[in-house]
Amino acid sequence: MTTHSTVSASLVTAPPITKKTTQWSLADIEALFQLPFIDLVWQAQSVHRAHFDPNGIQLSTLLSVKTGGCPEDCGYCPQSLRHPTAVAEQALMPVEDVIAAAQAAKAAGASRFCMGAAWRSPKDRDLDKVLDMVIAVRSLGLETCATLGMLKPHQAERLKAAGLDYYNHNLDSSREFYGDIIHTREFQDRLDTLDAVRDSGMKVCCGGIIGMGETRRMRAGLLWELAQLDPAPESVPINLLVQVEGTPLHGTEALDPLEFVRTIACARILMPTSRVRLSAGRESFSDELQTLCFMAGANSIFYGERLLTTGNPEVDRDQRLFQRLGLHAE
Ligand code: SAM
Ligand code: DTB
Ligand code: SF4
Repeated sequence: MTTHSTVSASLVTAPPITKKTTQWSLADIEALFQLPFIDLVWQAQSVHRAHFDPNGIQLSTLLSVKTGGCPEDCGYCPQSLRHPTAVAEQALMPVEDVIAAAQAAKAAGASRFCMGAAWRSPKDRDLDKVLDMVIAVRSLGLETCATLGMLKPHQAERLKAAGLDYYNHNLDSSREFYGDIIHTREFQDRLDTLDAVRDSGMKVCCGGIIGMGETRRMRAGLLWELAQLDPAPESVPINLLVQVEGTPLHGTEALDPLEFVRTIACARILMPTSRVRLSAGRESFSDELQTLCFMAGANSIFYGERLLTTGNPEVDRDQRLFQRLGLHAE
């Protein structure tokens, strides 16, 4: 097994360090974070090229199908009813509106459509309506993803049977930081839902948020937890906190953008075959910062002018950037 000291050795000519995803220790990951930036990005790019077309980017479009009024108290989230934000509550959308949004996403070039609902966990009667959405979106030839909160095993099985390809459920932070950010559920609740999703046969989309005031060790801890999921999540969204007025985390000190790139690079090295998604926060990134993220192994984005309640880069801006970089949608 590779040791801490070999990870931090000079890497100019050495092959990239690889090991089974679950075998990385927290110390290994901290050592990766501490590498000189160029060495770290080189390693990540080398791992990336061994597993993916380095010029391909997967495009997922998000739609909030039920907005606001959530009973959970996640400190980052504008949709919690406990935080005085400007988000207007919206009940579960009619399936026709979801189909129209999915058609538009497909026409713009997205390959996956992700439906998000601000629930702690779905009620079975709500799930019936979501199943109709999944069936309709899938019939358009799009991959389907949903993020609806905590699931019981029978709910995961029903989503799988309806044709849901991916379920998004983020760990969001390291285990030790979790209780500082969310008080209405436990870290273990997230792991239980992830088990139910995996057992149902759906693919797992699971990542987290950085820039919430955590330490670098905690960022390493989040990645360690993600890498412990076995098999690793097929899709790993790395979000930069979008600071929304009224949320407890509004006003948090901004993260050094290069630390965001380092986190992408570490995720790529730890989870070589997963799609690493440059997720929330992209609207505030320069084209050059996004380019560094792609060089560090990000190969997926949220695509379309909105995330759930906040903004995302315009489609035209993304298309121009793809042209300038010679990237193609996958
Ligand atoms: N309610 C469900 C849940 O929490 O799993 C699904 C929707 S929730 C909005 C999905 C994810 O959005 C969260 O897990 C979190 O990672 C992300 N998110 C929410 N607010 C965010 C923010 N202000 N900045 C970055 N990511 C955010
Ligand atoms: C994920 O990791 N990020 C997305 C998606 N999965 C559901 C959500 C980002 C939300 C950003 C804040 C908002 O728009 O409300
Ligand atoms: Fe609710 Fe999800 Fe927002 Fe937490 S992140 S408050 S569970 S919508």
